[in-house]
Amino acid sequence: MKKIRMITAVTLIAVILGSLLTCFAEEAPGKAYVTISDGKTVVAAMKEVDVTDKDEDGKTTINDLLIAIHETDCKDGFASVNGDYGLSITKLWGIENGGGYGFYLNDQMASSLADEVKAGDSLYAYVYSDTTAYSDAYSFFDQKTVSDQGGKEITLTLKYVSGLDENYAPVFSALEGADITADGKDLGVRTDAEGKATVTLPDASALISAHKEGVVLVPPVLVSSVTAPATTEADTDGTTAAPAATGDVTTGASGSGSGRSSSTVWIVIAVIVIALVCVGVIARGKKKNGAN
Ligand SMILES: [Ca+2]
Repeated sequence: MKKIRMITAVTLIAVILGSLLTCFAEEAPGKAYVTISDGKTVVAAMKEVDVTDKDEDGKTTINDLLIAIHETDCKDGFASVNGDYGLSITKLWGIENGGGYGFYLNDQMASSLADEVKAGDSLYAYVYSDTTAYSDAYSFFDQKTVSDQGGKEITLTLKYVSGLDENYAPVFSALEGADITADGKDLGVRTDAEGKATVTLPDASALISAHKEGVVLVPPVLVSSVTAPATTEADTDGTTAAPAATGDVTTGASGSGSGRSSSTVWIVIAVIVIALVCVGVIARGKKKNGAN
């Protein structure tokens, strides 16, 4: 009898461990963050997107992220083709302008839509607003998300692509004299010679950006998310809504928060079940010994 119980217990534990491993194998995909400017305004700001192989080419790439965000936020708004210069965008956010699109991955110029991406990456794709001279200059803050800092002061550094070097690689420079905005309204703060500005973040969630007279900027994006206590002003517009605590995306932290937490729950459940089984086996063994 004792042996049968032991075998049953071991089998149970094996089954539990087996299903645990299956859980890990099917863990939710990691998340990356996608920002899109349609040439006039920021239409998606640091939106969480699953890193999955949407175009089924065996890799997760910039193309996959753009397919994913358009599926949910701008249906039929994206198209790309494999041409002489590799995979390139022909439609972004519903706009077909003959090829005036750009994209940066983690604030570095991406070489192709087929560049691989991983969880934690941030992608910024934009439509050129200047479709004659293509003077749109990519720009970015040193922070992309802040959580629950409403009403507090933070210092931002703004950089932009001031030109290209001899290898056509972007040259990043501090941008002086840019006005910082919150949801499109000037905050009355300008960047200094080092591109720095100290701003007081609005109390509620807001999209922090910047503009400068005489420079066609691809707007920089900082999502300030404030989890307001019991207000009804929750921003339901997914386009500029601040994602809830997206973590430190600038460090390229890998893994999905939700995937991780669901795994943790499974581990806790498994440990409890295993412990209960062990206790049960021991208790019954003792009982039997006592009876003998
Ligand atoms: Ca793919």
